[in-house]
Amino acid sequence: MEQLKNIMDAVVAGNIGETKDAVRQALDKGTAPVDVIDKGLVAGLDVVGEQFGSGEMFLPEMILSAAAAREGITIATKGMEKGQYKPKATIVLGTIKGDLHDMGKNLVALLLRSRGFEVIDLGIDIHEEQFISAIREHTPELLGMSCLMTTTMMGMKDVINALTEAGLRDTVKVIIGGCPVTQEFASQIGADYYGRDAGSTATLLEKSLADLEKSLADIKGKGQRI
Ligand code: B12
Repeated sequence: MEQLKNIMDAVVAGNIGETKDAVRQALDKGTAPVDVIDKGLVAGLDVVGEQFGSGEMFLPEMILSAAAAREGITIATKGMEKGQYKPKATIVLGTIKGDLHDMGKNLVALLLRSRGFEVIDLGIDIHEEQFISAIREHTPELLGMSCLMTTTMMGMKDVINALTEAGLRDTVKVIIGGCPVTQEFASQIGADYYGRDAGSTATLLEKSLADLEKSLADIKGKGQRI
């Protein structure tokens, strides 16, 4: 589709103005915001990632592309947080230590909020002590960790170990995501779920609510919280 291609091209070119225009045009023509994001903005960032990885693109250009995509996401998601209702469950969410990427995490937060979850977003570069103290403070049903680099992914295992040491592992279900992460890796480090993208994460967690409700009620003895 031409509009989505225009968005992709504008992101790859790192052109903020053109990205915003292309996003507005696509939305005006009736393209669903989720397609604008996934098939336009994120598809553009995927090309950027490939070009950066192969040495065709350098950091300053990747920063511009990221800024363009961020502006586009802001336009495409405008209004999505409206219509909040009683939280289905609370999730503490953060990008793992050493990792500053946050666009994916922010999309997950937005989608989960729009689907009725309470999201406590801790931000980026979050160390195990910060996750632990947020869990003590907010007693969430879920802990979500995001990671975009192979060099930072083992940090998620450190958090799971720290949860166990603190006696908190059984009080939360852990979900992880981000581009280097797989279902296999999630199982290896002892996470409960792997979320491929924001949309499927919201659906997965909604489907799991019945299981979550049962196991967490058993563990916490706190009844019908979810
Ligand atoms: C944009 C970008 C940046 C931006 C980040 C801006 C920001 N505020 O986030 C900037 C320019 C700052 C940046 C910096 C760097 N980057 Co960078 N970056 C990217 C890029 C192009 C896109 C990432 C992105 O935002 N994608 C769009 C979002 C929407 O997708 P997503 O993050 O995958 O999220 C979705 C899913 O993964 C999932 N998800 C994500 N998190 C979670 C969490 C949960 C709980 C769940 C369930 C699901 C989930 O749902 C999301 C939405 O659908 C990627 C390449 C790529 N294609 O991924 C490289 C990439 C990740 N970066 C890379 C690198 C190397 C770096 C730098 C080290 C570069 C440098 N030399 O300084 C620094 C890292 C600094 C640091 N310490 O973190 C490498 C990582 C390589 C590796 N080791 O694995 C990549 C893969 C590029 C490459 N091919 O080399 N980067």
